[in-house]
Amino acid sequence: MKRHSIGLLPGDGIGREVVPAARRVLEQVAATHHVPLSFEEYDWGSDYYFQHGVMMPMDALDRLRTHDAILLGAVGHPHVPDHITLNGMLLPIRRAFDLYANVRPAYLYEGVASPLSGYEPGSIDMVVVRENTEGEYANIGGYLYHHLPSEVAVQTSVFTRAGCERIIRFAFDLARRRDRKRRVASITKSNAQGYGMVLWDRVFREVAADYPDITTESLLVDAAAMNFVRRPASFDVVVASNLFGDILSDLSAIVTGSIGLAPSANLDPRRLAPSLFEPVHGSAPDIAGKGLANPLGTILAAAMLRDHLGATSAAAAVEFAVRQVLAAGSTLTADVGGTASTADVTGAVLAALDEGNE
Ligand code: GGG
Repeated sequence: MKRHSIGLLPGDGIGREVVPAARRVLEQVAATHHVPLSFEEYDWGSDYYFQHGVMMPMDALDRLRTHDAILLGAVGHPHVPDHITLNGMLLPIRRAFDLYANVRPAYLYEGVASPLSGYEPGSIDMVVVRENTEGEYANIGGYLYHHLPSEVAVQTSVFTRAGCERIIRFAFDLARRRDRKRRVASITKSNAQGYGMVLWDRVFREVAADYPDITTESLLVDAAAMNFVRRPASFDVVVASNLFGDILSDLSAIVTGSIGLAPSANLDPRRLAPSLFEPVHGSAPDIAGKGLANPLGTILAAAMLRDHLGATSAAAAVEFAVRQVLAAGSTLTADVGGTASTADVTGAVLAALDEGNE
């Protein structure tokens, strides 16, 4: 198999702990499954910002474009406004590479307790498909009378027919590929957002007509939030706008135990640019540097990366090793009820991979 080149962006906070952990897992599985990888690590993020006044250098996108895929840790620093860090690093990559499908699976693994009672392992198994390049994240707007008492801020959402159609089609195709409940739920707030989200709802109905084998429902985001808690097992694929998908995927992560377990793929389904893989969680400055972060969300994101690059058995081996560590229950970080460190959990995944290879 071709040697794939991976760009590593640990970024900020616990990103610097979980990306090295996932790299070790990728290296081990590359060796045992004969799917060679090379890595190039970039020290971009908030520390780079303190030195250079920008989160990434001018040629960052050109350099990242040379890779087959990117693994990112987290962005966010307590001493830099969040809109600077996010708009300086993660969002420009998503936009420049047109990574329009943000795929965020949530699965209740054996050995992990949901905060909701009565759910068996595997009973919650959903994927939030988040539109990733437009919507509420379009970053269009401005200030009038900036910093004056009469200040006005305008922030515009952008919904294009093409943007809605491609992400909704992606969600239907995913429901077919997953072949589980064959359901797609579309989330908007079109009673209050009477243009962009009305367009989204209309496109959803049009696309749904091409997929008669898939059951659909259309929910307002407030009802969706309630139903993620009330009937999480009923969901399969959930397609939502950029902001709603971001919020709901924190909810799907927590009902399946911890945001520390949640992986995410930012995909260019046409494969013209490298796709980017990351944990759903942020930089967690409260625990950064203490060796306490759960590396499993990033390790599962690394498995999605391997799968995307065609190394399906290597990806399955990583996911299986994670399942074994969780089911064993003896080496878990605090967010999932244990006392183990990032290094301990990474070691347990490496050992499970070793065993699986014997
Ligand atoms: N794992 C990347 C990260 O730091 N995510 C936190 C975050 O706030 N992301 C914003 C977003 O995905 O829109």
